[in-house]
Amino acid sequence: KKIVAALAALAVSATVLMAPAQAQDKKYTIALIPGLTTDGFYITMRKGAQAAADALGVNLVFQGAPDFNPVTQVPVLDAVIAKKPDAILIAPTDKVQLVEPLRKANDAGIPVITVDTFIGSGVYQTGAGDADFPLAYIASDNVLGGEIAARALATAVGDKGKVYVSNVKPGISTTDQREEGFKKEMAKHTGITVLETQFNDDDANKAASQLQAVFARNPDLVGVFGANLFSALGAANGVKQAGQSGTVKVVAFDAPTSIVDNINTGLVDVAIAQHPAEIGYFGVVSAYAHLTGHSIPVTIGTGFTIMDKSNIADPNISKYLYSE
Ligand code: T6T
Repeated sequence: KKIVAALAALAVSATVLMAPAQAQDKKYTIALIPGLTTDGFYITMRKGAQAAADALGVNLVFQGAPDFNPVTQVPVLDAVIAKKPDAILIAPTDKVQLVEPLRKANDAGIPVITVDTFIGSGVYQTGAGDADFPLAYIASDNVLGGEIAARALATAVGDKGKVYVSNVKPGISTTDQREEGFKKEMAKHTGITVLETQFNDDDANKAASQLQAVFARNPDLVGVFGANLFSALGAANGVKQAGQSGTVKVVAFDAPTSIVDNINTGLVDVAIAQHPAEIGYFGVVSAYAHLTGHSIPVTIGTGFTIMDKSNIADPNISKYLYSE
């Protein structure tokens, strides 16, 4: 009898012990929808997300559009929602246009976390506004990034002369905030005139021709801030094509591998690298924590690494260059 009771007790405790293990056995699927697929920034974000997914035993799905555009991103989002993933991580390509499409995911019971960019005001879970439903926002501090860029450009041009922002298009939270931070800081530099922003639609060739057109109208142009990877790449190429390398100063947001050459030749003065792998990693960790019943921070701010000629050869700096 004693043995039977002991075995029964063992069976009970075995069941109790098994329960959490079984819960952990559920394989979650988390979808990551980038701003676009062919951008070193999001390719690096995917790597960080995959590292966290591997560590947690999560199935990561990476699905996106070939260009940075709500018109192509929304159908991708709809297709992802139809497959009912356990959570969606997304870099919305427009603050306003992605609100209703993402609400569909939320209404379907799929938790939404935005990475890199935000919808609405970017302040979530407050009960205010109609775009506060995402659980979290994980990204760089883009206003601060714009301020850093302005200080770097002001120093490079000796605090005087004409500069402008090469930007993507209005309505993108990240690049809007970079321009805002840049202009806020430049207002303190009274010797600097900020010319009208040039919008390139994330097309580096367009950014290059715009640089040459601005230079043709303003032969006294001294600097340009490229507010994202393609804007910076294009603006730098424009400076080179205009034969102004080293004369018209370039401060670049983002850090594709090609930036190393551009820094070493003096075409680009400073590059502000974001930490996209960190954004992807903490995106997956946050979604997993939520799915397994843990509370998560509503915002996670990731950092920057400032690259220039003096430090680009240092492996602790160059490790922040983006993947391809
Ligand atoms: O700068 C990044 C990203 O932060 C932004 O939202 C869109 O452009 C990039 O992907 C770089 O191309």
